[in-house]
Amino acid sequence: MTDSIEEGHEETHRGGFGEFAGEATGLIDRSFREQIVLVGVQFPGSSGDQIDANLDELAQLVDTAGADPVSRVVQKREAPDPATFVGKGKASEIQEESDQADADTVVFDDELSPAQQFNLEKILKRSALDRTAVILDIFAQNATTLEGKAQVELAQLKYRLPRLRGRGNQLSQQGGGIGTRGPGETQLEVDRRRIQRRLAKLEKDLTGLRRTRKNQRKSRRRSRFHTVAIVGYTNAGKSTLLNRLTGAGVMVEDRLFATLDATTRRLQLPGGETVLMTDTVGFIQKLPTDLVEAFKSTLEEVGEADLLLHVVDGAGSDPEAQMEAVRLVLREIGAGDVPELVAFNKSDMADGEELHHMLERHEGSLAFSARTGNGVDELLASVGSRLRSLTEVVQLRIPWSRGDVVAAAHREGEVLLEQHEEDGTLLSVRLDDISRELLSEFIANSTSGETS
Ligand SMILES: Nc1nc2c(ncn2[C@@H]2O[C@H](COP(=O)(O)OP(=O)(O)OP(=O)(O)O)[C@@H](O)[C@H]2O)c(=O)[nH]1
Ligand SMILES: [Mg+2]
Repeated sequence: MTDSIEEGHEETHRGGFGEFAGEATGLIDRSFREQIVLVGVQFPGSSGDQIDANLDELAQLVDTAGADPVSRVVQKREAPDPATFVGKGKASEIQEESDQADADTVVFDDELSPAQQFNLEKILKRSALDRTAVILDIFAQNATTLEGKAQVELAQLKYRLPRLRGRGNQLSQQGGGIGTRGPGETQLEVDRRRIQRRLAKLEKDLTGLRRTRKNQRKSRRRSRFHTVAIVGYTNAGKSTLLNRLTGAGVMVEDRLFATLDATTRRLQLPGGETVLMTDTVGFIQKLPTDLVEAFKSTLEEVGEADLLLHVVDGAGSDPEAQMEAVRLVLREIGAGDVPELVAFNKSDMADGEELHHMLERHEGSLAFSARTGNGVDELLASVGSRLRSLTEVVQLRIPWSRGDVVAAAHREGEVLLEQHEEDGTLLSVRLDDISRELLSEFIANSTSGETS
């Protein structure tokens, strides 16, 4: 019932917290875990509960990256301070808090500008990172394939480049010229050029890999199987579902971003039709744009799928917010218009009443448990009927001289009836929209998709 379409490499890689993917100097390999103070800012329009939930998630991210969140600071503000993100007084408070907690690093829940990061580090007397840096770090640790690694490194370098600084920054303000350029500046320039060269190389490599991937997809399209992409928030249970359905053997872990590489498996639906199902990287709130951009080639699968199976953690703290975050990323990668089937997972753990409300709110959605298998058959049946509703049965009238078109119709869809008449062949065939367009000049009439 299943077979392997593509497989990742076996290599693994460990990067360090906030380090380049290529430099394995991380705390993961050291015997102690970095101690982290978390900082959240509550801007108008967001509630205290939301900030707490965001910081819970940030704590989980930090833990996944291999460090220990030891304390939290929250500030209410109208707008970020352009120089220090939080107020300067608050920054000093965080510094004292960090001393008391004996923390190595302070992590902010929102993205810091390079200038804010620089200023904060001066006040805090320790490194100041943001959510983006932590997510990039986890991705760097979890990337296993050549492509995954290249994508993460590209995103990391893009993040790093504007944040490069050295003593040279101050020196160069004094006019420059022979004798005034300190070693800091020279080193900085060297680093910058080195990174730029590396960026160019990575972009070139990825373009090549992307072409290969495109060709793979093209040949899959030729196979005429419908494609279903499993999408959803990180840790929603996407890989668990694919494993249950196909025995794919994708790594499942109670950690964020366990999956970074797409895995596609063939699967037979209860109605008998074969589909290709792809498990891919999970999404999260405030997913760094550079990372989404870098993972474009992996995510192109999603935009080209016939149906998105949106897996939501039905037992999570805020399923609605997670769905919103997922849809935001889907729009960002150009997959906003792909038909979506919402499925609430972890029904074995979810609160029955809440689940009931969510099912009511989201038309056509259903609940299941990838762990126990409850509701999975209904889920598959629903996938089948959604896919069928995307196809239509049409009559094709093809002249005798066009044997190639008859062959194309057999290739493109499911031929239900074939009649030979005086002026040519009459076919009744179930086709999706792309194939219908391809064969449009031969269409005699069409009937509804649900009948056959
Ligand atoms: N209770 C319960 N736990 C589940 C269920 N499905 C998955 N899990 C657990 O949820 C955690 C995440 O599962 P994964 O399948 O790795 O989630 P994912 O969506 O692939 O996550 P990423 O690859 O990190 O985006 C694991 O600990 C699973 O065992 C379920 O139906 N019920
Ligand atoms: Mg996964």
